[in-house]
Amino acid sequence: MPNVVKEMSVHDRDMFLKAACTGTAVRYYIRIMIVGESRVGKTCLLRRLMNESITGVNSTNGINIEVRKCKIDLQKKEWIFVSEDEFSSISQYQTQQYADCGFWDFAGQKDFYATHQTFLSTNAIYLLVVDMSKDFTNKSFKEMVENKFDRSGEYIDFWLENIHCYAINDDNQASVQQTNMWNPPVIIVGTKVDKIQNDEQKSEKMKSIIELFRHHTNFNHIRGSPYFLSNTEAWNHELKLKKLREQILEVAMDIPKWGDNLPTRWIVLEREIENKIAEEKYIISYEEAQQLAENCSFPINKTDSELDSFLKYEHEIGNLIFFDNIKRYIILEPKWLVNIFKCFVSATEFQSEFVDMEEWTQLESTGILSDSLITKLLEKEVKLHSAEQRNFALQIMETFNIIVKHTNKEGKKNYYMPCMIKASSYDDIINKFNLNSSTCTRSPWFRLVFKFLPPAFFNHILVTFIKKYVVCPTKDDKPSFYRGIGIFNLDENDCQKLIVCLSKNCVAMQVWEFHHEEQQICHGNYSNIRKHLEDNVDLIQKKYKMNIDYTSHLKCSKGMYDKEAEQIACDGIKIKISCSEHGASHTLEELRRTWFDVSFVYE
Ligand SMILES: Nc1nc2c(ncn2[C@@H]2O[C@H](COP(=O)(O)OP(=O)(O)OP(=O)(O)O)[C@@H](O)[C@H]2O)c(=O)[nH]1
Ligand SMILES: [Mg+2]
Repeated sequence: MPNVVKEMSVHDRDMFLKAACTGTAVRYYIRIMIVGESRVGKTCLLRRLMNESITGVNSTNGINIEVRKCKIDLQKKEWIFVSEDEFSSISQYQTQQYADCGFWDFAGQKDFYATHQTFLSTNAIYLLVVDMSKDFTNKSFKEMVENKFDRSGEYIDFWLENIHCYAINDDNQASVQQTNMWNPPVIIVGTKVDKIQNDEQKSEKMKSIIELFRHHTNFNHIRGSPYFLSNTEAWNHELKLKKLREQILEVAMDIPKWGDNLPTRWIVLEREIENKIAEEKYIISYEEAQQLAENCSFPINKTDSELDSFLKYEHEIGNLIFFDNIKRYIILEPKWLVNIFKCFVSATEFQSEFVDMEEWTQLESTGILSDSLITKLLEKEVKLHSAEQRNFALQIMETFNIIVKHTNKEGKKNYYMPCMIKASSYDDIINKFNLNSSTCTRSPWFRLVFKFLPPAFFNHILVTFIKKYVVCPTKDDKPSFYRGIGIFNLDENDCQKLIVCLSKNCVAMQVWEFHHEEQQICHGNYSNIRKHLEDNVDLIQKKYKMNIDYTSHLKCSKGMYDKEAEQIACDGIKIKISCSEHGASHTLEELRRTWFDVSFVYE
């Protein structure tokens, strides 16, 4: 039974076993994710790997998915570049001889990182592309809040950290134990070597990049030595490309999940779905899926829930998109969702026709996504055939927390896009709240500090707060959420407010209590809010199959939320901290009081 199925419900596992009784076959599939900085040559590399010309390659808008355009003959270890039609002569039962290859070519522009996250996965091989003609010296990436990267080295760090979020716990795998290799695997490809004329410089550059990766904390993801090649002089580098193809297959065959043993009738239905995609049918209704399953050469009974188990499995491995709670439609081709996302989250160069519009300015300043703007944006990339499909597209965007519905005081519902709001300064935002008044007390800061916080992760957190708590309205009745900051009312009289903020690799929260007379400390206990944050961080990780370490800390109420200095671990051994920011000392017990319900017991 494939690992993915093992992690599904008892019912789904039963359905799998029942279907498997009628025959099984092994199906091989390789997903290759091409990532790296903008303009390094990712799309050109994809073209070269597919044995195609690179003329006419433009900067990628979103994600370019080239699925099943190439097959690998596993016996001869040969890549075969022919169209799907030419393969039709090969029987669908011959899956054991050929591996399907799917390439996902991600845009390097930072604007897309928020939506890329949805598609990254543990079941893939990553090609991390670096431009050899650039400087790599600066290794650590800067504040993701502002999406700033200064040097190529920061992109390398960023992508390796990002990929590491999908590291699966393979401790039990004998091969992993022996070799100390982590999954998902990463292959480094250095492009544009043709731009370095001098041989000595070239070999210096190669040495320095090998060193850079060798000492990286996520080195164990990297397989083999980097490949240095040129996309523009491919005739010269054909041997390198051949070797790279061989390495991709070798790495794929080494992944513990290589080759899923599936019920034959599931494989038959997979092929039927591929045929639909070939007809450019990227989304079908649930009824259509039922008909497809019932009418294919090895049918699945409509009255059975086996179809749902099949769809859930296909969703888990990233072949299609299916949600139990919105099963009206099934997205057969992730490209459809990529296109929907691209309508909304995109780099300015791809949105030039909208940037002068008033509604666009409103979106950037307040995050409000007006109805008419939704229509205009959607028209750009996708053909939605009915109002029902349009609603489905919005529901899907809500499921992935790209947009969130919010009702204002007058009961008006609006869609918001937290990832599109322009950044405002923290001081400007909080200055509207009179926090320095003697009748306002601020709780200690609670900080969740992550080893690495991927882009968009905070937006997922913010959306859970927007759904659970009342968003504090501004004076002109706009919701108080901004890029990386949200403010909420905790009581009906608006006397207790919560601020949730993003800073580098950290989510920080503080409560403001407004009293009628001067008070020294916060009286409320907000452990339920801390639990909400922690529970949702765990849920988001589960939903996106991530694995990110974090620790919880406290900081004095007057400290800066974005500074690590003078924070104290919630369950550490240190019990007192002196705070130079305002010259006082605090005990751990005093700082914990607001955020934990059980008073701390000293050893
Ligand atoms: N000299 C040289 N130029 C290259 C090489 N590879 C790509 N280029 C050029 O670099 C530019 C960017 O290539 P793309 O393949 O579009 O880069 P990308 O990484 O896909 O860029 P985004 O889609 O914006 O992230 C193009 O003008 C290519 O012709 C190479 O090996 N050598
Ligand atoms: Mg590209």
